[in-house]
Amino acid sequence: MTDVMSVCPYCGTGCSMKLVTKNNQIVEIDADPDHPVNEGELCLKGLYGFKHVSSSARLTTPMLRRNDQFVPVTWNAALDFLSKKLTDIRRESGPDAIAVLSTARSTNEENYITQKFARAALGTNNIDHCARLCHAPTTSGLTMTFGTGAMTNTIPELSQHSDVIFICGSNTAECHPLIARHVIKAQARGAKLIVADPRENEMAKHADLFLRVPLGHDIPLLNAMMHVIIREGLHKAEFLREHTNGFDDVARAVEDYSPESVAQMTGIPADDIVKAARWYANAGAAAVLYAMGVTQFTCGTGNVVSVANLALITGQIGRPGAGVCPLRGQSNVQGAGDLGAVPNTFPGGYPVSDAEARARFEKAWNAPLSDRPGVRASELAHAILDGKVRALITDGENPMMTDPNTGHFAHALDKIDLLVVTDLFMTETARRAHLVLPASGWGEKDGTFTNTERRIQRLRAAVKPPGEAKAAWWIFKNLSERLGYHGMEYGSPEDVWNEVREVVPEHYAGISYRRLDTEPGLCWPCPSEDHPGTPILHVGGHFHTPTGKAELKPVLFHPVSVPESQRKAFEAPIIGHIAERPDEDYPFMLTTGRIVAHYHTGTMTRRSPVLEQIAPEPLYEFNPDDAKALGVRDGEYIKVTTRRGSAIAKAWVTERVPPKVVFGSFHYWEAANNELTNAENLDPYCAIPEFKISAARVSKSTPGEAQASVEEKRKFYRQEVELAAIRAMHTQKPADVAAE
Ligand SMILES: Nc1nc2c(c(=O)[nH]1)N[C@H]1C(S)=C(S)[C@@H](COP(=O)(O)OP(=O)(O)OC[C@H]3O[C@@H](n4cnc5c(=O)[nH]c(N)nc54)[C@H](O)[C@@H]3O)O[C@H]1N2
Ligand SMILES: Nc1nc2c(c(=O)[nH]1)N[C@H]1C(S)=C(S)[C@@H](COP(=O)(O)OP(=O)(O)OC[C@H]3O[C@@H](n4cnc5c(=O)[nH]c(N)nc54)[C@H](O)[C@@H]3O)O[C@H]1N2
Ligand code: SF4
Ligand SMILES: [Mo]
Repeated sequence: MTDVMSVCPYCGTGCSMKLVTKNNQIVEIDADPDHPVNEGELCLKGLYGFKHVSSSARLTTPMLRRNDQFVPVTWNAALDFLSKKLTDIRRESGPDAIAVLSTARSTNEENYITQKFARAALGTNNIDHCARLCHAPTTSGLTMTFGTGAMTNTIPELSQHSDVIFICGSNTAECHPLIARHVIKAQARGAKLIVADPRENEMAKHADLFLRVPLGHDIPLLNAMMHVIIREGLHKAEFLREHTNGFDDVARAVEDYSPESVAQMTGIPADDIVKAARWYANAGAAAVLYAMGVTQFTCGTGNVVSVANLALITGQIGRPGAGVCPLRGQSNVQGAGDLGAVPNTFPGGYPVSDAEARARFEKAWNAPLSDRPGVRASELAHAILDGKVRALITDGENPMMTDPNTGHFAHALDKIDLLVVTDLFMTETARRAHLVLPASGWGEKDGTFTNTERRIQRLRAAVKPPGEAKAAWWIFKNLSERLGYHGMEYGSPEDVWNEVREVVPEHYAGISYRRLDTEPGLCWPCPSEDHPGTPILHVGGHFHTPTGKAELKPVLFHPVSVPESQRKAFEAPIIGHIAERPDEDYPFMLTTGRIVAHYHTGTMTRRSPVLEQIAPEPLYEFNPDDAKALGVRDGEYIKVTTRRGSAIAKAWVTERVPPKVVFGSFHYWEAANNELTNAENLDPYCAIPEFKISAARVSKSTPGEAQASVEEKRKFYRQEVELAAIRAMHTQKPADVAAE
């Protein structure tokens, strides 16, 4: 095979890159000098995160678990086993006893097929993916207000047009480095940068104004900014009158949030709140960038609606460089949601409960479709333990490491009748499966990804997949046929994409593979071949709500609960609070997130020698005051304990975190912080868990205790099962029968 142009497999920035190959191996990654987003640059992960592709630990054949050992089997045996089990479970308990998790690492084509498999071949809307743990509040919050849950502008507009950039709850420099580059370029042009974050991350260090918001307190901060804007008459009355509903309610709701009172509640100086409000409202073009520091809360939807309210009252939307920019996380998470890998909407965002939408897809797929929204990913463990879900097929997710409260999740997996995992590797989740299927991955398959700007770009195969690894579209097509559903007659990803273009023409008809070969991606909606795509949404104040106007909604906040008098003053206020507050027993707050060198559960980045050398072990960011109080020095071990579990890692003693806050990542099984996080108290609108706050206790630990803890976790995550499975894969001939 030859060198090809493709898209980075990691974050939603969607950098364009050349895969340089030799002897069926990727040997180097070069940045695309002509791409409008990455302009010839890549971050660490883009440059060095490709070694996993040729790793000897890659799954090369289906593996079936027999008596706690995995044995290699042929595809024929694997699909026979799986179709028989699924048929039995569906006959006994109905289609809703089966759930499917799709992946934001798969192409648009694969996500389309996966949800079509769940809906048309199985007959259930139990399909979801990691966006539930990520930007679900963006979908719920922006759909409520703008009618469309997506980034409204493009990345290059930041450096070209934005005069003020307000980053709220995004560690842009580490998590979207090539977007951070556009922010820094904007500053060089004279734009102002405001950062709101509890941690003094790299962007905070670069900021013209840093607002150190306490964890979970964005609603009061944003309400106070709106309070100032309205008090000083900086809101855009004409825009509000013509293009929005609900301003009066929001104006009334923010009356109680004067900068002085919010300063008292949050410790952010009132003058800084006033300054931020004036800069943002007076800018020729202002953009808000936000990510998990806004979404991963019990009040995630309320936070997102507050951001939307702020943009609307100042009219900072629908123009170059002015808009609301949720920075989507995974390479194709925008696409996975757009193409219907969610329990409540079909491709194109049409609700499954809508009869007209159902009729459209029933006709296209030639199958009856369910009108019941399915189980959401964050509710799966409960649904399994309640006996409602008996089988789970997870394609490219590692929930044993990424779902909150791992102990609870593991308990659910122990109870499930059938767990099937499709992945590149024998992950922590796969080790608990009944059947593991080898997937082809990035670098090995063709298709398209949709980045955070809604830009659809071509992904191209550079090397052959190892052994018998297959693309998801091949797997679900063949499984569907065995289940008696024959609506998957595709010969290639392009065939699948052309069906998408026909089924949702209003978004995709104009985006052909031919065009993607010559243009640097196209932003949906792009309804015809001569349409240029839509880089900016809501131009001219046109929103996609039923009224055509944006809907402002009052958002109230109280750390504990909102007084009844305030609650009653509005028809349907959104009310924010913190689910698990610190107390005497658990006086700290554990907050979790990412570091620049690693990606999620490390299945890929921890196989890159360069990245692993940069960040070889887990660390906890720990404030110097707390370190002093506990007698802990930089590099010594601390133990963090919550009501769910504990983990031990070295302390990085740093002012990056405020006192009484400890930050850890979820990249390392050795100190897996999801054993500590909270799976209860989900956001009432979209069911995202509160990954960013868990009440915690911190104590000093020792190297001996740390070593013992790693050994315990090695057993819990079944590291030895992975080694044995790889050995079996390399030494045994796959069996063609799946008899148990
Ligand atoms: N290196 C790397 N990059 C990645 C990923 C990765 O694993 N590694 N994952 C990708 C994915 S899927 C995603 S979703 C994105 C996530 O990208 P981000 O959301 O930028 O990443 P997080 O580390 O979750 O942290 C978000 C920021 O929110 C802040 N924060 C926490 N609580 C609050 C709060 O109450 N208010 C405010 N205002 N801020 C708060 C944190 O201190 C942190 O700076 O990154 C993507 N890019
Ligand atoms: N504590 C805490 N937990 C969190 C978060 C947090 O901030 N704090 N963030 C949450 C967020 S935002 C997210 S997005 C989730 C991510 O949660 P997950 O999606 O579960 O995490 P990943 O490690 O990205 O898992 C992706 C899996 O897909 C595999 N894979 C890669 N490419 C392919 C492919 O082409 N095909 C197949 N079949 N498999 C493939 C990888 O090997 C890996 O095992 O984690 C969430 N969990
Ligand atoms: S910024 Fe994101 S898309 Fe670009 S190279 Fe880095 S990880 Fe890849
Ligand atoms: Mo994410």
